[in-house]
Amino acid sequence: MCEKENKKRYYITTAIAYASGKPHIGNTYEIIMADAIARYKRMRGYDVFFQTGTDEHGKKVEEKAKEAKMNPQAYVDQQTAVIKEIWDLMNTSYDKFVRTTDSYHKKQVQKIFEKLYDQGDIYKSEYEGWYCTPCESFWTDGQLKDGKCPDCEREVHKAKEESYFFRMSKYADQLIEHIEKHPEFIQPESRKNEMINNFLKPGLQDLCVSRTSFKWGVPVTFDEKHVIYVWIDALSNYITGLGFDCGGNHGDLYNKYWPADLHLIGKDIVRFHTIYWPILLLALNIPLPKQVFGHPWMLFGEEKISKSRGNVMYADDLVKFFGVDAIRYFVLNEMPFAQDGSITWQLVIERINSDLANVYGNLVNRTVSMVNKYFGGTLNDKREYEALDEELKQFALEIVRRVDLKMDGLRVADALEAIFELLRRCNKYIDETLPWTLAKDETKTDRLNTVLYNLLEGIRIATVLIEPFMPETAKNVFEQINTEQKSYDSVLSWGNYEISNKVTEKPAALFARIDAETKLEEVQQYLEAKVPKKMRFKDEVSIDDFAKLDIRIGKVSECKKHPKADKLLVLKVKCGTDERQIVSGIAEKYSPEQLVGKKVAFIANLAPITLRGQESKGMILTAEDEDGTLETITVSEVEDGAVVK
Ligand code: ME8
Repeated sequence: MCEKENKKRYYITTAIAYASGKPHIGNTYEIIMADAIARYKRMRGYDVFFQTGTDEHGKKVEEKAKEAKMNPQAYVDQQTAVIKEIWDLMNTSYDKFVRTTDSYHKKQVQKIFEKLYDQGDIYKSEYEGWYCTPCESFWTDGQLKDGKCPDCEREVHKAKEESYFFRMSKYADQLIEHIEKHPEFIQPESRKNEMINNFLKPGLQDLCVSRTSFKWGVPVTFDEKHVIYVWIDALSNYITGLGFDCGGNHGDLYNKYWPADLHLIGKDIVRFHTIYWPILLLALNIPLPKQVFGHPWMLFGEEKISKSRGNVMYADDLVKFFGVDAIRYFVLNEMPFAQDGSITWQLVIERINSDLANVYGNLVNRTVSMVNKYFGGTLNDKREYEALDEELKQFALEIVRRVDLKMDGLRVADALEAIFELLRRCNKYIDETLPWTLAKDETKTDRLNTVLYNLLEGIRIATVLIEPFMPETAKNVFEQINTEQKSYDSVLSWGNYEISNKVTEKPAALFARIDAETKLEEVQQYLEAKVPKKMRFKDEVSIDDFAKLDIRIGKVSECKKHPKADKLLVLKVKCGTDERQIVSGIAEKYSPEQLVGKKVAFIANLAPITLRGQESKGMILTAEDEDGTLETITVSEVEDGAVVK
């Protein structure tokens, strides 16, 4: 294969998401980022293969399936469909969606395991650690939380389990050498240092690679009691998805695209991808991926996104309110290179207003409207240049170069920011040239024509660059300004907007400005309707407040209908040596006969009142649910006169 051809290929992967729940906006960020990179590389002329997928085995999935009363395969089929739906909703252009339950994948994982066992890299031993019986999990000393299970906080005990282990330490030196020789291998740099100093240098422990405590996994062929523990299974997706064959008869995609150019993963799984995965590949004598990028995390405000904290945001909900491209823009723009980013509904609205509506939308709208208003939609080739135009041109071409550099360094947010600098520069150019003033002076028509051309060209260049990030928006803008000049090559020089093209007559706003207060209320209502309503209780009272009420058990000795009100019953209630009359609004539920003889709870010290001519000394206690079902509170064993407290 010639070197030149080789250079043009680009294989990018995301982590494969656990098929144990719906992915939140943090998980979704990863596929959007991978998509932006893949689209950018395609635009730059690379032959790209973009793979994603789902991680479908393991104890958690087994448990979740059980909870859902489904067999695990049916459960992961359902979960994977949910994940795919979100990936598709976000307009991600993956070429392959691999599932670890695919039969080809499973077969190859079994062969890999056999091979490693046969060559002595995997051996059988015992796993010893702290075992939590309800969680069926082993923990090391360091993982325990106050001596208890870090998951459920229950007691743990020392236990042993038969297990297969991978001799990690055998390959550690080879890996350290590789990392040191290839400074770009682990990105960002801080994660590389962490891996070397915290894991590799202190000495690698052998990795436990099988389990007997659950069944939902790829079985070890020569020892069926064991299933292959998830990491060998999950990580192998990057090669099996391409048609890697352990026997050497690889598929075309594998021959063409391996080694991967980029594994894009979250910071929590960098260790698995930069230590265990390369060591596995070294043992199999397979070339290592060129780069692993451990991206930062998306936080909800300042907090970790988690179901138990009740702050999970999902892409489909966000899209419902703001559209796909606004969310793609938000997450790509908001996540710095190495530090965590942050999302809240409020922040999304602010960003849409400040960047998408005010900067991009406004620029396109104003420009297209002016081309219509002053030139009937089509400019001409009469030009009158000023120094300012050259400055704008150089600025734009510099942005093209800067975006490329940033994308090369995987600084996606910075690349996007650079494009917005160009859009802001164009808006500033409008303020500097004041086209509406030029329009008032007939001798300035050629100058006005030139100014508007420069604006269309600036918009065109920015939009070509923005396409990988916001594909639908770019399509819309290309239509509005009516250009076919959408290639990367066309932005390497200034002046490729087709002068004779007619812009759209009725420019529609790209992004409408959002009224934050109204929108947040709508969001709130929508989210509340989605989750079961929280119980709302009355204000807190003290025990002394409660003690003021004298609640007793009374026996209904007589009961009749109220002569003047259908809803009321008049009861005689005996309470020890006391007997009194109480009027109660329970006639719709009870007939007088049903109540006589019952022992009911009532408030004995409520100030007496007269209800339609009948005195009532107290109140019968009832319970009423949301459906309006009502019942008196009755007792059977205690005698009347008893105190309720
Ligand atoms: O880890 N912000 O799957 P997963 C950004 N199956 N990224 C986040 C995030 C957040 N708040 N939370 C999680 C797994 N992620 C394994 C991977 S690969 C062979 C096996 C990222 O569904 C996380 O770091 O828990 C990971 O890269 C991806 O989402 C999927 O996470």
